[in-house]
Amino acid sequence: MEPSNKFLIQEEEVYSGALSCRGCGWALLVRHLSSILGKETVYVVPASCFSIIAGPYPMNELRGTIVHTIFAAAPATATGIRTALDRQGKKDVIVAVLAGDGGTFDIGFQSLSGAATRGENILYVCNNNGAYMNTGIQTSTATPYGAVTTTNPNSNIKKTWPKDLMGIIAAHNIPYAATASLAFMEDLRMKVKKAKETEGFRLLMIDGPCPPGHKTEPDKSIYVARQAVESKLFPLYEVEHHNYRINYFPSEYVPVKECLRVQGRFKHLFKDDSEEILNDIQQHTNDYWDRLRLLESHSFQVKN
Ligand SMILES: Cc1ncc(C[n+]2csc(CCOP(=O)(O)OP(=O)(O)O)c2C)c(N)n1
Ligand code: SF4
Ligand SMILES: [Mg+2]
Repeated sequence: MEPSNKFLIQEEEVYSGALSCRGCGWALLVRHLSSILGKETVYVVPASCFSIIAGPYPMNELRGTIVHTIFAAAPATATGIRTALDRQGKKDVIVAVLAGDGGTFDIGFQSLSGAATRGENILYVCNNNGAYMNTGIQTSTATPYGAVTTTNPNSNIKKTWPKDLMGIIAAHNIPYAATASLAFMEDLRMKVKKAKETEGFRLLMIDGPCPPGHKTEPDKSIYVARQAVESKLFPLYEVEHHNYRINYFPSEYVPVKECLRVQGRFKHLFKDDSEEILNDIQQHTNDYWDRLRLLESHSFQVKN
């Protein structure tokens, strides 16, 4: 994708200063997201690093309204807010959940599934940084295979594959779901706009850089995010009902180990006897990509 200035922010909806670490994905994501969703938006925030970054009232980071809620129930809270706004005739106001992977894949999973099944008119945004970062890097079901966190048995290395949340959400037959990366800002902004304009339950899954959790240098956040897309570890695609569309096809082959190598959470994989694990991760990545290609080739032919 060619660089362009199409994604320059016209109007800032965040105040200067943020309580995030340097190089945090949350801060950059919310800056772009809010510039598109507008200042009327109501953000529903379950426990996560963003609960802190958003700031304590009245020193909110965002111009929009922020409703902090419990970990397990952000989509339920958003459902109630949506209903109240509709009753007031404020149908144009966006209700957006901003949740981490822990709040999405694990603790808020039942509430997410419920809201998606009911077709609630809300936008759900998951900043997936692959662990419970706010409380000290505990494993979630989004944590990548082979990553070190603070809570895995046997040397703290994760030995199960992450949950296919996008596949699960697609099975709910919702009007719009997409993955996006902070290294592909034009694509990300296009998806936020599309999600804003779509009626019904929408979900965006963002690959979230986290220097302390991924053991990376803050200035490498965008580089790592780009490598994740280029190596197909984090493919960019959209799902409309059951129809898939891949948005970016890497032109060169980048092995997954090039993306893992720069992250300290995978450094044990680059010791002598770990080639097999790296091969497994490469194979899993290839298989997922092939499955996406297959799903795409069957798409826009079926009736929803
Ligand atoms: C029911 C409940 N359990 C645990 C916590 C403590 N807690 C607050 S934030 C957090 C981690 C959130 O992880 P994630 O959703 O991935 O967001 P991140 O911090 O990575 O942005 C935890 C465990 C809580 N607030 N409520
Ligand atoms: S720990 Fe990670 S997710 Fe949390 S504020 Fe720092 S960089 Fe962001
Ligand atoms: Mg997380």
